[in-house]
Amino acid sequence: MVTETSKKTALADRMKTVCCCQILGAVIFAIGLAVGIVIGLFVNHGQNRIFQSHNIVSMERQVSQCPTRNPIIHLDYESSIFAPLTIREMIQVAQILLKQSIILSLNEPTRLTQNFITSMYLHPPTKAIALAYLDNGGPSVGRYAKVHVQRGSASPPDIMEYKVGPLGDNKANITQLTKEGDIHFNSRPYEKVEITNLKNAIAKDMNILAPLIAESFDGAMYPRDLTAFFFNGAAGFRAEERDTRFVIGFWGFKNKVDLFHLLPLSGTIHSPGTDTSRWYTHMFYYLNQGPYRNASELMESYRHNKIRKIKLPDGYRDTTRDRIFPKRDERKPLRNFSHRPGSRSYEPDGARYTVAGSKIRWMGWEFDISAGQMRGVSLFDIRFKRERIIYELSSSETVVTYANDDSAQNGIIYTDASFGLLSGHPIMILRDVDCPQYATILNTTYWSSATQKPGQYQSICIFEADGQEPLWRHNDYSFAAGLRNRYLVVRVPTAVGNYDYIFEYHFYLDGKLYTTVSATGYIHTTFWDVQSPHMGSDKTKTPFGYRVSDYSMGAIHDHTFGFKVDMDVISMSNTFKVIKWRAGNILDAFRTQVNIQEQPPYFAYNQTRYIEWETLQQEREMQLSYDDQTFWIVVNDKEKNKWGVERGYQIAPLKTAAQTLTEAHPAMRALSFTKYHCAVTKRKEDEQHLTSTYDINRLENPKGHLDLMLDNESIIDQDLVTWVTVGFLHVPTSEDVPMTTKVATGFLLKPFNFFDNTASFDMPEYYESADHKDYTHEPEAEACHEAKYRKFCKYC
Ligand SMILES: *[C@@H]1O[C@H](CO)[C@@H](O)[C@H](O)[C@H]1NC(C)=O
Ligand SMILES: *[C@@H]1O[C@H](CO)[C@@H](O)[C@H](O)[C@H]1NC(C)=O
Ligand SMILES: *[C@@H]1O[C@H](CO)[C@@H](O)[C@H](O)[C@H]1NC(C)=O
Ligand SMILES: *[C@@H]1O[C@H](CO)[C@@H](O)[C@H](O)[C@H]1NC(C)=O
Ligand SMILES: *[C@@H]1O[C@H](CO)[C@@H](O)[C@H](O)[C@H]1NC(C)=O
Ligand SMILES: *[C@@H]1O[C@H](CO)[C@@H](O)[C@H](O)[C@H]1NC(C)=O
Ligand SMILES: [Cu+2]
Repeated sequence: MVTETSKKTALADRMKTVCCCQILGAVIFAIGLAVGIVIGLFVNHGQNRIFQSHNIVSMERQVSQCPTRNPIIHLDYESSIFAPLTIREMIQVAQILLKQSIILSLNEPTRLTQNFITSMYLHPPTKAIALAYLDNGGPSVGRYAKVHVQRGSASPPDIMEYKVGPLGDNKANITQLTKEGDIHFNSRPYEKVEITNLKNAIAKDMNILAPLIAESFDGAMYPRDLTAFFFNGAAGFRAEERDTRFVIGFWGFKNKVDLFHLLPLSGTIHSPGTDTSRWYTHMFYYLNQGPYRNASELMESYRHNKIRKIKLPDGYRDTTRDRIFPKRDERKPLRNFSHRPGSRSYEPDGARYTVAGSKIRWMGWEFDISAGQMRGVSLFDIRFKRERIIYELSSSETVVTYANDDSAQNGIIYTDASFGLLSGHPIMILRDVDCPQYATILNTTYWSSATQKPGQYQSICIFEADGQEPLWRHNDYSFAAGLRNRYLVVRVPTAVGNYDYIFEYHFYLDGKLYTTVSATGYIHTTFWDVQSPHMGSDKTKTPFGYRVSDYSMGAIHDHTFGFKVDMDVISMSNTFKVIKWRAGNILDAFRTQVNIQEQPPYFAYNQTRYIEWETLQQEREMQLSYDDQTFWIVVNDKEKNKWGVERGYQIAPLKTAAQTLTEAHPAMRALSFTKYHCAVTKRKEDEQHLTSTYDINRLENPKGHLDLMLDNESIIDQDLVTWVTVGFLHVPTSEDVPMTTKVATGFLLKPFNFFDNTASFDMPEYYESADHKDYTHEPEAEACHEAKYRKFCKYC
């Protein structure tokens, strides 16, 4: 019955193909009926009724919906020591700060002289306490929050960080994590109150410049048609300084600047401290001509034709939205068959993983998911077949550094963990785009600085993926065998400004774990000024990128992603080894281990490859190099496999770029992690992240970066953290418009003598002996059709 039905389904599908969609419905019906009857009779006798209406719906009567299994055991985050804070906990924390008068109100802040909470996220337990609890039934750990408070009312104003907890009862304490005045107010990240004040600060200038703006920018008026963009990199080299560059651009979608159509009008706002009456604008530029001390000076120069002018063509403003609106171009014909649904996968017998709060279990893997609004998602306590491999795997920082020839945007650097990887946009999982229908979605929470309220997003999706490929295969004269690659995916799409980063973790049946991150979204462009005196004879490109639209240049930049990888290979006592892939003469190879005198006579060539091991003695940073190829291994030298070899895991970056800026660049200390692909440090509770939230605004004296952690400590048989950095360089081209399509990088954690043999041979597999007498296969799926949605999922 099943096979007959599927045969018919296939035939019916083929028939659908034959019957071209453009033919009128009546014709379809007639042909369908005729062909259906003919084929139906040909295929089987008696059941051709199914074909008579030539309709898939009638097939579905024969095949029922796939069974589902709710993977969610519960969603109680508060019972987990690693889960993100809950809304209730955030409210409790805010109430405690209120009670202690650290903040005075939970109303929307309107003035910089107020104290308010800018972010809040789980403060994970110290590792020692967490392990005592996880491994030895130690006392309950309690949940704590880390809170950033902008204290505009302090004198001097500053930023403070607190730890609040244990949450859940009324015994919660507040611990100050920073000292008063330690984090200078002027090195804080931007937030809404400041942006509002920055907008106010330029209002008068925009009035003065109104004639210039209207004439240059197709009759545009500020703020009706135009707005200002203030995130143009560091707000000063020293913590005490704050000078905010702004650039004018068209309004994009809903209350946002259109980063694809920024305009050649910029300036700087001197914006330190809380007394906004003392802020002033200066350094105005128009078409890179300046600086003008104030808007009037620029306007005068313009009026008297002392400067070069730009005049966007009439009607240009009406075209900007069209250039970037991410909708199918209705003027283009559909590709053949593109109106039909594409191939897809589904769960034929329900989910094979479980979700209990933040704890995920699948096929021998188990781990906890955590997340914070600043640095994104972390995984904790990752075990495979009960043995712990990784204590923490966290995204730590994402940096984008631009290069271009523009008065406001040259040298823009974004440290996205300062903006917040999980707090910027109403992030949501797009079912069927981000993840399959059948994925489970988990929320993460954030504190909104603008509203002083907690919020939550659907930001993580979890599902088992069908790789549609072998994890391994082999066939020879006596058998054919293989295992279909299926893996568990944890995927976190994020949106920070113009870009979307998708962080993913793929858990494989053989103990491999891939961490990847990809970038998509809008590029950030610079005004294309073809008359610029810096333009060479080639009017299509500059040293900083290509022209990608009438007035847009795609500025070159990098995307660099730093991860914290706290491997605990079976225990915390680990050692880092570097395997060096060498080439040389045969004697050299032997002499790395024994001192022999002569090359054995049986070597056909006197040259060979060989490997050498180096055990890292002290904290170390490393870079990938094609000339000096290495394998990076974390081993536990007290734990041996069956063959006596120390058990370990390899850390292997996928294709990645390298930092090209030299130490001479002023950001290279704060962003020191970008110089290395891998750095190994002894784990410390006070070395949690690769960067500090504030260093981008105090480049001259950064206080929380990787180079400060690398201080030669011994790393033999220690609790190690490996900091892995990968990324790509982006030369934007016309294909990045309107949308950059996904480009990925990442790294692989791979068992390295960790198991006695291939770890997946406990899985049901396909095997067939050549004489067909011995045959095994993976669990077979009953024919069923994909569940349309999951009833237990509210948002499908
Ligand atoms: C709160 O702090 C006080 C004093 O610092 C300490 O004695 C008490 O044990 C703390 N309570 C908790 C629950 O940590
Ligand atoms: C602009 O600068 C000029 C020259 O420094 C000065 O005379 C003028 O008063 C300034 N105008 C405004 C509006 O500040
Ligand atoms: C698309 O289908 C039409 C009509 O069947 C056919 O003429 C055309 O060659 C096809 N185009 C491509 C690119 O396959
Ligand atoms: C997840 O977040 C959505 C809002 O985005 C909310 O409606 C839903 O109740 C949340 N789910 C849980 C389990 O908290
Ligand atoms: C290796 O062999 C080549 C010729 O086969 C010879 O020219 C060369 O000197 C040898 N090198 C060494 C290091 O023995
Ligand atoms: C670390 O130790 C090595 C030698 O063991 C030495 O050459 C180097 O200068 C030291 N670096 C620091 C930062 O102390
Ligand atoms: Cu890019």
